[in-house]
Amino acid sequence: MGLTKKRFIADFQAEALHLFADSLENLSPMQQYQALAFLVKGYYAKDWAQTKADYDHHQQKQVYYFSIEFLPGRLLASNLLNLGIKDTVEAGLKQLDIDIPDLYAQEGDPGLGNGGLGRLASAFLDSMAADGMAGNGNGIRYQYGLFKQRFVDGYQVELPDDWLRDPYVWETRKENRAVIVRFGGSVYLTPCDNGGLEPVYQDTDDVLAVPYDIAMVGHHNHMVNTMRLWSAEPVPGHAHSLAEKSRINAITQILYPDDSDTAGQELRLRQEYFFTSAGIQSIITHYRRFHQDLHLLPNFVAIHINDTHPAMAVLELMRVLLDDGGLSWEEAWQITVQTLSYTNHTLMAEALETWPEEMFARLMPRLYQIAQEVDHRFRQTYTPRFGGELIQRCAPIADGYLRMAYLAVIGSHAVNGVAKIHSELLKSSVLKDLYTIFPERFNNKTNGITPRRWVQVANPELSELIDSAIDTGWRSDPSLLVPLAAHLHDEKFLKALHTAKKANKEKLAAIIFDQLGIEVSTNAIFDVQIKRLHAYKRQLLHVFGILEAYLAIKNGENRPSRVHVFGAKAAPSYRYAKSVIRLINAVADLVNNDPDCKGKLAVAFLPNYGVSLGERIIPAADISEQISMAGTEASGTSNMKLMANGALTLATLDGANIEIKDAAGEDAMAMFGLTTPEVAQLKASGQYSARAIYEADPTLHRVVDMLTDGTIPGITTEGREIQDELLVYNDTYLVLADFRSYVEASHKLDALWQDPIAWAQAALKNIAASGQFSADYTVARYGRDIWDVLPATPVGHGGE
Ligand code: HBZ
Repeated sequence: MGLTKKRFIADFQAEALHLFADSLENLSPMQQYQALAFLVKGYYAKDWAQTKADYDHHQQKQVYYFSIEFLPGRLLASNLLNLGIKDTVEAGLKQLDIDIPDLYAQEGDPGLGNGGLGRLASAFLDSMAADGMAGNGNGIRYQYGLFKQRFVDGYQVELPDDWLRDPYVWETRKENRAVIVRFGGSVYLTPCDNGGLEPVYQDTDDVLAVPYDIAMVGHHNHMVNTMRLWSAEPVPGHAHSLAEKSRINAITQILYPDDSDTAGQELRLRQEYFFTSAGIQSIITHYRRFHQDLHLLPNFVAIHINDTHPAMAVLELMRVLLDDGGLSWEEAWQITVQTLSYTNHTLMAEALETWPEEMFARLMPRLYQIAQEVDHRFRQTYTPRFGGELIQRCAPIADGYLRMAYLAVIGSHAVNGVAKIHSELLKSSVLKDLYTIFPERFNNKTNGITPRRWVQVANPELSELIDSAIDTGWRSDPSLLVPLAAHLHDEKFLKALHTAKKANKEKLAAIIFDQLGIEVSTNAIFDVQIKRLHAYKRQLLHVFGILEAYLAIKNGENRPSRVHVFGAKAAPSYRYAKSVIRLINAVADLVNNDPDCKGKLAVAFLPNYGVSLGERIIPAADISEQISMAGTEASGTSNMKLMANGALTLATLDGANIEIKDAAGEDAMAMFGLTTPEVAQLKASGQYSARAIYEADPTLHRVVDMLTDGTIPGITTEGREIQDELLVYNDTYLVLADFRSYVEASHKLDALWQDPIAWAQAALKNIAASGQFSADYTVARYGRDIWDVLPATPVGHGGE
């Protein structure tokens, strides 16, 4: 949009007056932020309305991305960037003498997700808007997001995230679009006028689902899409007891802080049905404003199931088509399968959702009837060809449980994993039987990230340097970063790259000092691991690497200086993960207070990792730790963000690390460890002995002993617990097996660091190759292969 600095300043002053009846300079930073955010909302409001009107007018096919989690991050800076007015607005703020970073920092960061899954969902919404695809988000407006993390004596303490305490400027309540979601009661079928059967509901608990819409602003294309989050409220006019009211409010009160196991609670099941039913109902209501014939639904609507939490969409869409639409089972089933698609995000068996039949039938009796029919027909159709044993293994209902991943595959026309290796493993392991039946449904869509947020907004230093070398085309089409590689032997450029990184390290060092009181040298290697705390991600291996270095320093060895930066939350109920947090903090105390380590080794565990903190850490990283046991990390996405900011990946051959290696080249990173087949073979052989490795490697022996011998103060029980996991339970995630090769790979990076030009070249190779991981390309591929929706904005090729 065309906006001059002068016009912006006048608008901003007017908005301040309008909102607070005061002049700008009298407002608090929070009030100034709110005035600016409301102003920006006004700037795109017309485009938002117009985009919706255009979609309706042209009857453009719409994508609805159903996800129980979204992590949009702060929106002010990214909205300004997408509107093309960021520079103008910042110039205006400067003229008004407003502290720009402080203003941005006023905004809350909605923590409506746990980790990669939620962030991916938000990246996809951002990218669909950028690509000009008609994409909508459908999720839950949790009143409390993921807990805020603090450390007390090195232990994780969880505080409530009351993110709606200050009004959230970007949302718009759409009372006129509310729908009713029915829980419980009983249902029976009765003959109806058209000769069929219709369900009669009795004694249901009705809940009002009220949508709150948030604009997803497209990048320089005047398109504005919608993320719709549902809030549960009592139905007006119904007599509710206080207890009933609080049961209703509870549905959208909290986000489950668990990215590992199925939550298992009834409340979680209610949450899932609540947003799935509300979303399906509102889609069909909207569709019916323009179309009589439900058979054409797949021509105009694609519904995507992000992980299994919204897998009930299969049953709910069937319900609406059968009961409200009056279609036959066969008709309804064909429409459902054509409309739905499903992404799997995990290979971990314990994370595949199942629900007890009894609970499911009690909360959603009509859906349960439909599920039984799906199960019955599935068995009847495929048993003759595939045999009863295979069918029993993959049927949607078995042994008293509904198996949501299987239901999602059976009810969708497309199923994908999130990195090449992950999609292959789905076919050969957890979804093997369904792959045998429906091979044509399976495909891969490697994850992506949005370089607008992670490079342009988070790292202006690097962005400007790239502009100066190859012009600004990469900002709209990140595949245009490839020509940056022409500067591989341009010393001036390489030095500038180093300088930009250093500037970001200075900023992070200030945050580390501010939050933890630790002084770190920006001449050190900044070695970063940022992700949820989970045994399979092996933060413990990273800790062992630190202890190995500690021992070497105590031994008088000279190593390049390193600062190890961690960010990680543990699920509150995940004891082992919390013990690892305590361990990291204890190791931090040990090394940060040891004079021998001064200027050589430091550990900084920054609390409350999330999107906003990520934006501070990622631009400053030299090394990206992606060290999961091979075959466990579906994809990973911090690996892509860190690569795009010029960090060198220290990694196992797992998830998208493999594709990063293929893109950047093996010499631009450090790979180590057992491969997926080697892990599988070792596990299958029954020959793995963690204790034998411990006995054979004196350094490792020493490191493992440090957990319990008092060298690391204050971790008596945690140290014992972790040591037992390794030596008594035989090291589920093969930390000891990979230790030696991890340390060697890490030393390889130490050696490279001694040659700053060679390091900068490797960083440059990563940056130049990172464009292919833009989510803009990922969603364009979903559009082409799965949703049958084309981008309206040209998006480049993304390396495919
Ligand atoms: O999804 C992550 C994967 O671990 C990661 O490899 C991948 O890159 C990313 C995006 O595809 N999975 C999650 O983040 N999963 C969850 O957060 C989760 C949350 C609630 C659950 C289960 C999983 O009930």
